Amino acid sequence: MKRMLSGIKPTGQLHLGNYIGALRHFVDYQDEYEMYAFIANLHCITVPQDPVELQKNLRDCVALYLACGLDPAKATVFLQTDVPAHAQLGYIMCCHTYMGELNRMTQFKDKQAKGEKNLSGGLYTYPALMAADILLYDPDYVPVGDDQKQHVEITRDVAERMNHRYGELFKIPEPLVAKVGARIMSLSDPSKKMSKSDETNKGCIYLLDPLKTARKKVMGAVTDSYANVHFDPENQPGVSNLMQILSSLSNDRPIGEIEQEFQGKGYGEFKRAVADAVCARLEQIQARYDEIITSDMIATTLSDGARRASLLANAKLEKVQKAIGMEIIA
Ligand code: AQP
Repeated sequence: MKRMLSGIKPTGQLHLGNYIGALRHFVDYQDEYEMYAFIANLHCITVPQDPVELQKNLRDCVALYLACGLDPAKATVFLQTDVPAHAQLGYIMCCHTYMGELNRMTQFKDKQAKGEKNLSGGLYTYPALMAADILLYDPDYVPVGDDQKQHVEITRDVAERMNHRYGELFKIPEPLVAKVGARIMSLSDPSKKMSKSDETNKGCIYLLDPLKTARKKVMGAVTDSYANVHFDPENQPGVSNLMQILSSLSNDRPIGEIEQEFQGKGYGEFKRAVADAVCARLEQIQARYDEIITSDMIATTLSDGARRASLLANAKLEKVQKAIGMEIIA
């Protein structure tokens, strides 16, 4: 069985972009692949976090993984720090990643360009940790949203470099990016991706938003004056984004079919259909979340997940440490 690995960093509440671009695919793939899905808490602290809020976000993230359909009997769900090999291999990867490569990564570059002060060393080097997150498990595929493709690319480069230098250590993973929904845009500014750090709070639908709030956000989504439900991300980015949301939430219904259905109809009717689809999915997820958050499922899932993930991760770490001469072999 081919293996897959992916993670989410809950720097805030998970949103519809995380669901459409990543989480729903984890769920689809768990029957076909050996799936490892982790909660990237080390990555969360690359930017300042409120400890109480972070703890809640981590717990909610596990509950939402399960509420969205990940089944711990099929998928290994774990917390990154429960497997210390991530931080250990992360350091080794950092020593094999060039500063030129890190300088090209958009997250750090963007924040620096915006003039943000006191950026952490962790934010600069996190792509090396991400490479370790992936390579510890030798996955065949890494399902990600469009924005994360460059992380898989740097992972491949560093893995190839180390394989060349020390002999075969890592499988070279492939990114898996869906054709529709790989970049869900902000509802209030469709030139930006939907993001946890949305300052306006109007452009991002959180998976735990009350249904009324979610509906209001969809109905207030920025569109255009063409009055035509047509897929054209360049000239009609808002409408095209809503079409992608509707398609993703209706079993990847072809965009052409959606265009046909709403031909000659106003944006009001179209938005109501999108809002209905969003609310129906949120309602389902939230009902399951309510059951999970008060049960012992979070603890049992994480302890079992950590045990299963450690088996692979520790073996890989040992292999790497030996290959690069870090262990004293008696
Ligand atoms: N808007 C999006 N559309 C499609 N996929 C998305 N993903 C994130 N946003 C979208 C995918 O979700 C997975 C987990 O991402 P993450 O939360 O670990 O990191 P991120 O991409 O940095 O998410 P945010 O919301 O933008 O976080 P902040 O605001 O903290 O920077 C990934 O597979 C990602 O592609």
